[in-house]
Amino acid sequence: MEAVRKALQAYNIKGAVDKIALFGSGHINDTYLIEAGKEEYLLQKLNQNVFQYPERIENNLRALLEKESDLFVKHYQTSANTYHHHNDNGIWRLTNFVSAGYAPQTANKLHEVAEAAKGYGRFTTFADGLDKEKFTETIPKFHNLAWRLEQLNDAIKDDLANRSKSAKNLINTTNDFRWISEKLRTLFSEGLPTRVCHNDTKLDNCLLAKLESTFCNIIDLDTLGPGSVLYDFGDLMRTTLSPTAENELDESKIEIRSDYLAALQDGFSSTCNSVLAPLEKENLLFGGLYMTYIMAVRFLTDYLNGDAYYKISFENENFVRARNQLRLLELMSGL
Ligand code: GN1
Ligand code: MG
Repeated sequence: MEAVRKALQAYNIKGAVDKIALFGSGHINDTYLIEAGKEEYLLQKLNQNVFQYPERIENNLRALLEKESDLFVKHYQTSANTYHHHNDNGIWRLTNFVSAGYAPQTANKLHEVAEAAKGYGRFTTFADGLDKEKFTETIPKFHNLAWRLEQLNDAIKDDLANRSKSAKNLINTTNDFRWISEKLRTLFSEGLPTRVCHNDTKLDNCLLAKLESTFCNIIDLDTLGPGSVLYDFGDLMRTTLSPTAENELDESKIEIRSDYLAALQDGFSSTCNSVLAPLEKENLLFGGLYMTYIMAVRFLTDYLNGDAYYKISFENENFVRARNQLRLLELMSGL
């Protein structure tokens, strides 16, 4: 916690720090809730194994936040006028903590999902007005499925953790869906636009108001940058159509709820329909297949590599995550 206190000094916050506690459920960065006098903040330490180009995150954030919007929580600047602070312990950033808000972990209420969809749709419209040229991918090839499939091939071949035998069935099912990668490539060649996207629109990256469950803010802007709206709508589908968590142990609980899909489609189009091209609108559902598949591939790859990327809380968690995504994908392909 000494490192946290030291990093906080760069931000000139008012009052003495009363409390520091680990916070949140992200798979990548470390997040701390800070209480200082009457104020509450979130301090995050960036995972530099995952984010190897932190200056791109800083630049994207600057380009995003120069246009005022209540879509985002307040990001504080250091005394050197940057959002990120670099020191011997790592790279840090500080935001406001929205104590009146919460991030739904699983999709159990239709109203919450409708609100999240409206919020991400508002973001899409807002981002449509930004200068695309100012944004760079923070993780190269992040949503490039062809590349992710190559990584999977390497993981199967190297079999670093000696797990490929136990994952044989998952590997086979994964291979059955390789056409999804080709289909997106075709859509791009047919003119699918690239736009500024969030690129990590899972349900719990959306804050809702505790009292009325109405949309408050979009959080986690690390992967913000060029992308397709299919990714953003698709990740919403991936994380809201089934009531289950990503690491649900009971696979039989995974289902696709058509009323939730309708709420997503209505909510999203109500706030961004006017900025979307016909090719985008026609293929939003395919976005769900794409994002569910890419996550299956990424979780399986990490399982085979011995859990090098995602935080795990039990053994085989990445196997369970990959299996669940593939089950969801099978169900989605019937839509
Ligand atoms: C990671 O860090 P977090 O939990 O917001 C991942 C996303 C995945 C998500 C799956 C940089 O997001 O791509 O969709 O886990 N972020 C990165 O839960 O890899
Ligand atoms: Mg993230």
